[in-house]
Amino acid sequence: MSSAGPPQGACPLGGTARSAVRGEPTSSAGPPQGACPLGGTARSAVRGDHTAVIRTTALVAAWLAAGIAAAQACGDALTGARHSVESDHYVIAYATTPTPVEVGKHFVVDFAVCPRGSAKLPQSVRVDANMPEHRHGMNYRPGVTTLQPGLYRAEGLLFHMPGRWELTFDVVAGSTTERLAGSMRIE
Ligand SMILES: [Cu+2]
Repeated sequence: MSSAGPPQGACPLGGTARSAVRGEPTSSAGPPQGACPLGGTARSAVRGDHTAVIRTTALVAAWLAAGIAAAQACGDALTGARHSVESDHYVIAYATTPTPVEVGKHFVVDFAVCPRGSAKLPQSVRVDANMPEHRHGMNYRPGVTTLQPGLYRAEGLLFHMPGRWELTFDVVAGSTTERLAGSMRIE
């Protein structure tokens, strides 16, 4: 459609995300911005308003296309074994560190939230876990850091017993909160 370079809409999934994942864990926890701070949009701003407008249009078009492609491409920036859960509005791809998760040891979950169709990036995401069969949660409350728009890190999780755990992602967008859950069996 255009020669404006790689799709900008895939911002959370792009090549810059890899370094962000490995970057300082204290990176900005602010609300998701409309544009990627690291990608081609910053470069276009330097080139002047005219180019920026064209690239913004390309960004919007690519963003819509990215929604369609999200199911295939979500979480490309994640390293390690990737899992995914999806709902009508979102695909969430996630990877744990370490893999596999060990009983009684803290672990980290890096995850990408990819809106589908006309859904927008969430204002915030909460992560928690529970054992459905035992009706209890964790003894810890994880914190979530935004690494870049659509890419997050949850820290401070700990599964204190073996068995089936459900990892839950509460996606807050507008006045609605949508819960996506992935199942994990811990030996
Ligand atoms: Cu239990």
